[in-house]
Formats: sequence, C-alpha cells, structure tokens
Amino acid sequence: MSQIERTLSIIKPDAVAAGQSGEILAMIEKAGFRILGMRMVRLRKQQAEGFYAVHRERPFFPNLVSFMTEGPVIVLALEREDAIVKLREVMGATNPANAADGTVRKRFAANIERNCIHGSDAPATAETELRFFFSTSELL
Ligand code: 3AN
Repeated sequence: MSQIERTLSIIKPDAVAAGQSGEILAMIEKAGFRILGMRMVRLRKQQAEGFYAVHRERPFFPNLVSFMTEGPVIVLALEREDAIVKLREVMGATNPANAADGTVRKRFAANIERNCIHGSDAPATAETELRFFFSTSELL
C-alpha cells in the first residue's frame, strides 16, 4: 500500500555549478514532491566520507568524496506518497547512459561519477540521511 514518505535528495556540485538546480527543483516539484527543507551547503571531506560510509571500500570512493566536496550542494528534505521510489524515478538510473528519457540524469548528468543528484534508496537510509542534514524540529 502506498503511504506518505520522506526522502533526502542532494543536488550535487556538478549540477549546482552548471546552474541546473532551478530546473532540477522544478522537475521535483512537478513530480508532486513537497519541499520540507532546503539548504545550500559545502560539504567538508569528513562529512562526505560519513555520508557515503557504505561505499568506503569501493574503488570509486575517493573520487566520490572529492567530487562531493568540490563545490556547494543543495540538500532537500522531500515528502510525497512513495517518495523514495518516486524520487528515484525522477532521478533516473545511477549511470546516465542507462537513464530513461525525461529523468534528471538523462537530461543533465555527464557520467556515473558526476550524476547530478542523490536520492535515498530505502526507508531506513532515508531516515538516517534526513537526520544527517536536518533536525527533527526543522522538518515539522
Ligand atoms: P545512487 O546515487 O543511484 O543511489 P549509489 O548509492 O549506488 O547510487 O552510489 C552513490 C554514488 O556513488 C553515485 N551517485 C555515483 O556518484 C557513485 N557511484 C556509484 N557507483 C559507481 C561506479 N560504479 N563508478 C563510479 N561511481 C559510482
């Protein structure tokens, strides 16, 4: 059964630097998401390493951390029915080469490493990732 969920999204440094955040936000809003929280932040190395801790042993981890810290990002707390799955539909596949037409990554992402947008992948990670950037009282 579908239910109202919250998810965490990040407009990554490539998209912010390219001036694509407005269009990406418009795509998110048009897909029916309510923006509960939004903040521009420049991640420090330690924060990026913490956020992506599950990928620590992966070969792409150092590149991922340096990419995510190269410029400001926009963190978003989003709400809608089935938010986690729906946001991943709006984002498109991790590798933009496999992303469907009309998705954020198909439109804007350069490659699998510089892929414009992050979205939580499951309810437990959404909860952890929202807490990483937003306090409970901020999102009421
Ligand atoms: P998604 O962002 O679609 O949830 P994850 O969580 O598997 O994908 O990966 C997190 C980030 O790590 C991706 N957004 C991408 O920037 C990077 N990444 C994932 N897989 C690869 C890979 N095979 N090669 C290079 N970078 C990758």
